[in-house]
Formats: sequence, structure tokens, C-alpha cells
Amino acid sequence: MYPQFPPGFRFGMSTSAYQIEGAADADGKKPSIWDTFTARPGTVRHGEHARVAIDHYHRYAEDVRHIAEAGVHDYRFSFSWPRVQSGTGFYDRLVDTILAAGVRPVPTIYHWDLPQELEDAGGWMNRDTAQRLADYTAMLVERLGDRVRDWITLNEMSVHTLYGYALTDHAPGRGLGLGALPAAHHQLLAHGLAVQVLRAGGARSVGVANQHFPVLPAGDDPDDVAAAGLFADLTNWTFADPILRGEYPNELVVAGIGVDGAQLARDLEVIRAPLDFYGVNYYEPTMIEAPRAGKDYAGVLEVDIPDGLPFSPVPVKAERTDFGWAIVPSGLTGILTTLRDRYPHLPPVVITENGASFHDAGPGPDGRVHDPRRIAFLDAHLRAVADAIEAGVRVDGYYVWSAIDNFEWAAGYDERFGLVHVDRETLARTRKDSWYWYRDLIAAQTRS
Ligand code: IFM
Repeated sequence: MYPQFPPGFRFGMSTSAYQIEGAADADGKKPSIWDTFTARPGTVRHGEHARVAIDHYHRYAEDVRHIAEAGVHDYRFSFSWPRVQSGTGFYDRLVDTILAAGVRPVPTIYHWDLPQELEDAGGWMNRDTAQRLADYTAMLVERLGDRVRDWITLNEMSVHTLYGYALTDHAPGRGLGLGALPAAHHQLLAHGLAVQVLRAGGARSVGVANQHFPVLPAGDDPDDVAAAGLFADLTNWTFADPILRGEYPNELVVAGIGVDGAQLARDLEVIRAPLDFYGVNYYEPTMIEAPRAGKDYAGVLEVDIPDGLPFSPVPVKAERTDFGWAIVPSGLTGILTTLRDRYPHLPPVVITENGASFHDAGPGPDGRVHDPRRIAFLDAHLRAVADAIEAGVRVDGYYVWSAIDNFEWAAGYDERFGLVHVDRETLARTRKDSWYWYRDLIAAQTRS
């Protein structure tokens, strides 16, 4: 009944610090770019913010129980860089609690919440921020490396660059267009420097979490095919090629990052350091065409791409989540086989995020949260992973995004990705039907 995976396959759940912790000022924490961004009117749906979020900072013990009792092997969370600047006390408690529950902590070092003071010094447009991330990584290793052995460097550098630096939809909301490419290079450099620090600190496994999706040309017209190719370069391959084959995918990107030849070669040597696993976050494919004069492309993606660029997104014909994202499980098989074909030295893959937002109502009279569409989504995507394994891709694990309903960035709290429901008034947690389904799926695996 349940999809089956090879022995040793690791099931997990994912979250990130800013989306769940709240406690915005606890421990003397200074603001991150998301604290600044959400305080600006008009940036987040309904004017919501994450000063309290789901109060994980105070309720972490209960949240870890919800995670561990599902029987997962791994829990992927992230560190808040500005919180760590004033100490790791909260993370000491969190890591100890995760380990005591028999779960392996797999933290992400950076999931988009840059300290505001670093943004004031140029943020990811400033090369020095890469070194600052390496220093912060060293602090984490020193304080937590005795208990945390498995690490993810950065989350979705592509989305952070595109939404936060190229567009204005996410913090820091710079709107630099293609001028944002240096922010991509500096995050990649930060990744490479962090890998060096983690290796020196005796890490057991090191990976990265990149968002990937198939980019489908809208038709056979060569202009559409070229437009889709460029879009794929900018969104997928700019962030994977440097890591997995030590080069950028095209000259436009090389020109955009603006680093001279000799320096670029040295940087790429750092960025291409071998990894133990490659994290893939998958949500939906994108369909692209060459822009047609006078056609309105607004509202196709969650963010609008400005006019004047040589590609435009068009809707993928598919059923949709309540967030409006196309449900295409075969896209996950497709991107996994594409990665395998593109990179002869692809390390084992872990699906570090996959999931769906449905606007689940709170518990009904039976006390349950019924989310059959999430169960169908997860089942179909896990089968798509099994298909990729069958096709010869080595996939070692799968983490659901997300363990628990949380702050979905500019979309606020309407978008619920969790296996556990959170009541917005009381913050009470209720396991959804999908939580029970995931628990039973894990228990139903043949482990030998
Ligand atoms: O909530 C985000 C997460 O922070 C990064 N990956 C995509 C998720 C859903 O949008």
C-alpha cells in the first residue's frame, strides 16, 4: 500500500528558524533582514509578521515530540544567525532535546535571516558576507559540533537571490534585477567556505539545500526553447553547476557576477568542494515562453517577473494546491534524473523539502484535522522519488516541508504546509491526518 524505499532510507521533516521561533528579542537577539522587512507596510499578506510566529522558542519541547513520535530519523531545522550572535543557549537545549528523542539533528546554517547589520554593510552583495558566514559557522561548530554531526550550509540560494535581491518580494527587497547576480556568487562562496570549516571541525556529513524544478518550454518554437533554457540557467544551474562541476552555466551569468578570471577560478575551487549529499527542494515545475508583445503575464507565478526580460512564465496545466502551485509529482522524478544525467559526480541526493500548502480548517468535532489532499500529494511525490530510485538515481532520504504550520514569508500564515496544525489564536498544536499517514508509512518500511 505504501511506497517502499531501500533499507537505510531516511525519513525526516523540515522547518526553519524565522518561520517558527518567534521570540524576536529574546536572548538580546538583534534584528534580521526579515524583522526589518516585515515591519515595512505592504510587504506581507494581512500585514503579518513573525515576532511570535508559532512560538517554537518556548514550545520547542512539544514540537520535538510531534516530530519524534512520527518515527522520523532526521529533523532539519535552521539556526537564526542573529540569535546565535548573542549565544547558542536555545540551540543547546533544542539539540539536546532532539537527540534525547532519538532523532538526528540536520541543521541548516543559513535560511534567509541575515543579521540586519550585515545587510547594512551590503548584505549578500558584499563579498565579505561570505567570510562572515564562515566565521559564524566556526562558532556553531565550536559550540554544537560535539552533538551535531550532519550539516546543511545554505537554503535555496536561488530563491533568496531572486526574490530578495533581484525582485522585492522577500527581504531585503532590493529589486536589482540581473544586477543581483553577485549575491548569488557570494552565497555560493559562503557555502564553499562553510564546507571547509565543517570539514576541519570533523563533520560526519555536509550538504546544501537547493531548490530545483523542471523548466518546460511552452512549445517547440526555438525562441521559447531558448527562453526556457536561459530561465533554467538563472534559476537552477547557476546554483548547482558551480557546486557540482566548478563552473557557471553561461557567459551572461559570469559577466553578471563580475569577478575577474583568476579570482573566479580560485572561488570556484572553493565552491566545488565535494559534498556528502546534495539536498533538493522540489515544489512545482515552471513553463516558460519568449514574451509575446501585449500579452499579460501577471499572476502566473507567486511573484511577477518584470517586463523587459527575455522569458515569461505561463501556467502549467495541472491541479493546484491552495497556494496555487501546480501539482506535478513526475516533475520530481524528472529533476532527479536530470541532475543525475547532468552531473557525473552527483553525490547521493536527499529531498530536503517537499510538501504542499492547503488551507486546512482547525480540528472538527472529532478533534481531527482532515487533510486528504496533503496525503495524496505526499503519496504521489514519494512514489515519484521511488521511480527515480528505480531509474538509478541514488536518493538517500526525504524530508517533508513542513513539520508544522508556520510563517510562509510574504504569504504570512494563510499558507499551511505543516503535518501539525497550529491554531492562530491559541497556538495549540493538533496532528493532522497527514501526520498519522506519514508515521504509518515510515513504520511500514521493510528495514532490512
Ligand atoms: O517555506 C518555504 C521554505 O522556507 C523554503 N522552501 C520553500 C518553502 C515553501 O515555500
